[in-house]
Amino acid sequence: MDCIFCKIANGEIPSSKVYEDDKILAFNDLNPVAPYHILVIPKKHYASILDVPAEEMGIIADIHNAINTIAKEKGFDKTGFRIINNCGEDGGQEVKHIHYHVLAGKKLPNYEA
Ligand code: D5M
Repeated sequence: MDCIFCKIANGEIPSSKVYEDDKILAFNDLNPVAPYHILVIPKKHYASILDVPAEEMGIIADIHNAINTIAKEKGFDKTGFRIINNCGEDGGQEVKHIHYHVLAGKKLPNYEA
């Protein structure tokens, strides 16, 4: 499958790695919008949250567990951070491999809708 995040997960494309375990990879976003802009992905391909079967939803807990570890390691557990999952066309999802943006390191603006 021609998926850029699968290629990052299997090492075919290099990334600036922040965290890795057997199921999860986190790396710095190429186009950061905050001092910390980390993408957290499952190594297994799911196009979006809509593609995660109910019996595999544990992977979402694994992602959040990785985010907790990263936040504590980087110290932004103390200042706060934002987790974003863009889903589908209107959500602004460009890469069709589920990923969570973790933004930190500055006071983030409120949403526009
Ligand atoms: O976000 C997709 C994000 O993926 C966007 O912020 C750029 C980032 N991106 C794309 N290619 C790479 C590579 N190769 N390394 C790091 N980051 C990358 P979305 O929510 O789909 O709009």
